[in-house]
Amino acid sequence: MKNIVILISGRGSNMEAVIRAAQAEQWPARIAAVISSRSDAPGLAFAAAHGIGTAVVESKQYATRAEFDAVLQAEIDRHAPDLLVLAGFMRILTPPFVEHYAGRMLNIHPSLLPLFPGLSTHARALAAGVTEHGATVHFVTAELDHGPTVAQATVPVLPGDTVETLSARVLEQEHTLYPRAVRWFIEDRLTQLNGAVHVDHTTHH
Ligand code: NHR
Ligand code: GAR
Repeated sequence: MKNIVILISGRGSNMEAVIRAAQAEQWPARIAAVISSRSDAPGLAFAAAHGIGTAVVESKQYATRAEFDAVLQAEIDRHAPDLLVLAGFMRILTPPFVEHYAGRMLNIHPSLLPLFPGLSTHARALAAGVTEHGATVHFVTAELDHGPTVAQATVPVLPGDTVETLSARVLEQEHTLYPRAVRWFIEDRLTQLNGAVHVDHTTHH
């Protein structure tokens, strides 16, 4: 059994998708904890209702990123995680934190990286006039939204799209993309070579 710790800051719909898939597909993994950087994150209630332990490490209570990350790391490591899953987590993490979880921390970002790293991705995609947009699952490295890509999903940008309609179309894809990628990690199907991720699609797992 592998231990997964999920980090959220808000709604937590990607967290929910991972929890539901792990239960429905009986992954050899347990969601050991859900930890939020905000005490008012709606996702905490879903996790608690599913019998998952929750904790809050409130980023605004800490004067520096280093202090916040140290407390967060201590809270996470109580659960001996094999994998850390960022799901709508909104705080940039310091290099020592990222190094501590190297090779075992995934994020889902709402754009087709390397396009639109950072925030407000849907508005920037609309402003740029791209005809395709989407989401990327990647390993987290110190450089924001630049870690090796594990999987991507693409959606069309349609005439008349707004941030609301476009983000909803992307989010729907995220909810199948992220559980699939997390499952690959749990099944030891992901290997990294020279900054690229290989997914083992043979069936002997
Ligand atoms: N940390 C590192 N080092 N590397 C990455 O790739 C990371 C990361 C932390 C979070 C998620 C990322 C996203 O998918 C993520 C990837 C927050 C910000 C941000 O600017 C940017 C990207 C992501 C997450 N956060 C502001 C900050 O000052 C706060 C914004 C807010 O609170 O609303 O930390 O998009
Ligand atoms: C998702 O679209 C996710 O890709 C994005 O925010 C949304 C979170 O929704 N993540 C980021 O922007 C990280 N900075 P959720 O809380 O319902 O999963």
